[in-house]
Amino acid sequence: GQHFDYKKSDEWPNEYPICAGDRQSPVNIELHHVRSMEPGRPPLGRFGYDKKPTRMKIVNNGHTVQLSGEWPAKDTPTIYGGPLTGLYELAQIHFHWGPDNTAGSEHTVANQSFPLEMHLVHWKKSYENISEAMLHDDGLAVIGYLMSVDKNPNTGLERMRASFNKILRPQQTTEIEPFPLTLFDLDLLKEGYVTYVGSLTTPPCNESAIWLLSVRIKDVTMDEMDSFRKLRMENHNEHNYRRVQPLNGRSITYYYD
Ligand code: BO1
Ligand code: ZN
Repeated sequence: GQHFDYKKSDEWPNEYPICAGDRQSPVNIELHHVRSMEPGRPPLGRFGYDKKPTRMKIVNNGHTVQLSGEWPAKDTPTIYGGPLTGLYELAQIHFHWGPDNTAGSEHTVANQSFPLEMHLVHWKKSYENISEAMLHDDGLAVIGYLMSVDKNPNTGLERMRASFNKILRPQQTTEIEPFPLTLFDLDLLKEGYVTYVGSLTTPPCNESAIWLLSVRIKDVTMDEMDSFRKLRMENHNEHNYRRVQPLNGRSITYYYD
């Protein structure tokens, strides 16, 4: 994997020049800057999220905890419609957090941070594979959910964190009992979402991502946050979010179905 330090993110461009590009992520979302979609867009759709994978694993890759699964080809979680053209297949799910509840999310809303942000990374199936997709400006579609601390446990997070004791250190990985992604209660953007074109939020910072951020803030419990914070990351990092990047004239559009 890539080597980089969140404490030295200002130096990422030295090794990864795209990190200084002009369509970088994350960004701050100012609601009064958001435009409404033009009418006539096909609604965002998905399939496969309700299908149980045949295998599932979590890995501590030193930068985040990453969940991935194996599904029969026709059941692989896939999204389409909305701002997307073509089909985008899920590759992995991961999270960004901080040392306490005042920070952790990558995207901010009206300059406000949230303790946790979940990313569902999809790649456009018309490209050969995900590495190829990452070389195109519409190659990836990342769905983001901001989460704030409340009392309601999330069944998907509970299933994951039950095995976090096996991946406390970087490069540790473990298989988990497969579950369908519907257990995360991803009311796929029911109340609408904002979308903009951006990048990977870590090196190599490829400017290949279409971002879809749910307007609905999800719940995470204090116990769930504690489990994330117990995971040891590379370079003794206690957070794994990148600072917000300049919009540079990009527009952010509000979509609702
Ligand atoms: S994020 O969603 O913008 N935080 C993000 C950041 C980095 C990656 C993906 C999403 N990295 C890429 C790796 C590829 C890998 C792909 C899918 O993730 O650079 O090597 O294939 O796991
Ligand atoms: Zn991410």
